[in-house]
Amino acid sequence: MMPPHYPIVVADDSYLLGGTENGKWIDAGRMAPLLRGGERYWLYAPSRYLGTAMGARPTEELHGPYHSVRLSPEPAKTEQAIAVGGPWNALPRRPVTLSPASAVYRQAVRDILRQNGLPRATVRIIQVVRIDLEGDGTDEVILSARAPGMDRPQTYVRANDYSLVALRKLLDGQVKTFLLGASFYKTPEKPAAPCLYTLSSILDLDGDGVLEILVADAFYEGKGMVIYQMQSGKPVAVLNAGFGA
Ligand SMILES: [Ca+2]
Ligand SMILES: [Ca+2]
Repeated sequence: MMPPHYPIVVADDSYLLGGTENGKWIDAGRMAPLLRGGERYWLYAPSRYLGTAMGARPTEELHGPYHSVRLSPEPAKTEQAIAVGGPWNALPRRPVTLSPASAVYRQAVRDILRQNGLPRATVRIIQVVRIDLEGDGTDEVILSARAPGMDRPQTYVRANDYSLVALRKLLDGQVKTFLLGASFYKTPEKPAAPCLYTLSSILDLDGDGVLEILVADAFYEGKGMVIYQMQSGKPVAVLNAGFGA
């Protein structure tokens, strides 16, 4: 008998992100041959459950290479969605949206920018959410920020362009900031393919009750996704996949 394996698919872009086998993370290349088609998936938007879908056998595509998984019914391309091939509730706790105008978070972003060589960059917070990742009663905060004008992939960078996703977490009695994907540009450059990072979803992708953080990256003609798992109180990138030129 095959050990239990649970695939994860980026549903709005129809590609395999990998998954778990016997409780261990395995990448898309190792997961793909384990899937025969007909697998059941549970679909999640960032803060709600969408329903189930059936997944086809993965097909290998160029420009990555990546493994395409067609889902039926086909999810909307306009809404971020992650398909989890495990029957547990992947959304045991939902993120709560906080105001990006908060002085605390603006200062946190200013500090990150200064520490990364951009003391004069404009602080522009896109999203702040509060969530208890472990279910231990202490909330974590995840925020994303990017320079004005960096809302879609470009073919150039300007001085003080940046994009970041950060986790703020209480560790040993102190608030620590961890970057979950970040790019900082001190000088203009053209051509260039700056990376844009956004918080995709916060889901329990391996069924252990602790939430993982999915961070999406996008650049000119390319896309990807990284999964961060909390390990000893710190976020660790455990899986990534994507495609692009
Ligand atoms: Ca917590
Ligand atoms: Ca988990």
